[in-house]
Amino acid sequence: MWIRKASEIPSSEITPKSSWLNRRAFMAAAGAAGLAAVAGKDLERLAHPDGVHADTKLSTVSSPLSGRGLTETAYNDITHYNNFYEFGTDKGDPSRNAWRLKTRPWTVSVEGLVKTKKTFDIDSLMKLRPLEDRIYRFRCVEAWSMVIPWVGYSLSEFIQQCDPLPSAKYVQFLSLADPKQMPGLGESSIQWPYSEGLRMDEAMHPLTLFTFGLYGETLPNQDGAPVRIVVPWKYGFKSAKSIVKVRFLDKQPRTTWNDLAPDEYGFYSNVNPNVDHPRWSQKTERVIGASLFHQRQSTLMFNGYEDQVAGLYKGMDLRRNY
Ligand SMILES: Nc1nc2c(c(=O)[nH]1)N[C@H]1C(S)=C(S)[C@@H](COP(=O)(O)O)O[C@H]1N2
Ligand SMILES: [Mo]
Repeated sequence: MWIRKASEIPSSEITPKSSWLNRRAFMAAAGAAGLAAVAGKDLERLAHPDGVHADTKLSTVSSPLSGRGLTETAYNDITHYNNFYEFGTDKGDPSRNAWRLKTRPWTVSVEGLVKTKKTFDIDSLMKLRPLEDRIYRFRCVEAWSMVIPWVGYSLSEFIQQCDPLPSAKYVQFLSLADPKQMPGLGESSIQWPYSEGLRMDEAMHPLTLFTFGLYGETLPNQDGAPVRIVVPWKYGFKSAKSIVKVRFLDKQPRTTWNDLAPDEYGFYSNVNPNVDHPRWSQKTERVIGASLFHQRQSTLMFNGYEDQVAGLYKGMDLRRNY
């Protein structure tokens, strides 16, 4: 078992971090030079005036909850290798199609077991707490992984604003499902809207992130703009994108992948190298964008967050509660 440390990267390799910084420098230079702007991302923006990449810089503070010694996946991989079935089932579909998503105006409504129903405007949510940079490992159930520098604050801060009743034991997240903006809705047998959920103590865990951005900018649409959840110790599908509704419940909510294939995708979906998916092993993962010699690595229990989260599952059989 090993984790790739920044110090192990040969200097000949262009790190994602440096390309991120270079990209910023490039954009600043392009802004000044005017003509130089017609390249790469800017061409894309001309093609899609709504913006595949929202690309608004956010002011952020660093977080002690960031992973250390992790090599960030390149921006281009994070934004072009996506699962977002509302925009199509191929990994490249979301980046091709998500420019259709209109992220303003946008509200998140809160209902169920709360003192009073509320509706939050996205811009006020983004100002609720200082936005933090949180570098997290991200592990998809399909056995690939990335390291993503998210921007957001702990979901617990939002939940406090929702005033859930003591009877609330679970929280459900519902994504937008609008056929006018989402060409993939008819492509699969999924029952829309995409639904995910957490037990209340999981949702309140400080690592669970209410996420508005990545790489210091607002989320590109294909990554779940304008707001998504990130639960770093669980398989990626628990991280619902483009959320419009949050419901507090006394029972476990229905969840999209569990509805589709209950033997393959459980409610808990904690990353666990010792419990294989019925059709493939979960012991190792393909590292997206890694150099030839680092393409597979061992998967860590709870995706490397065991010290922080194992206590949530004390006494539970993780083979049964997969
Ligand atoms: N609404 C919605 N949320 C979703 C999905 C989806 O299809 N629709 N896919 C999930 C899956 S399977 C993964 S792995 C992650 C991918 O997030 P990323 O594209 O930002 O890496 O989003 C999750 N959230
Ligand atoms: Mo996934």
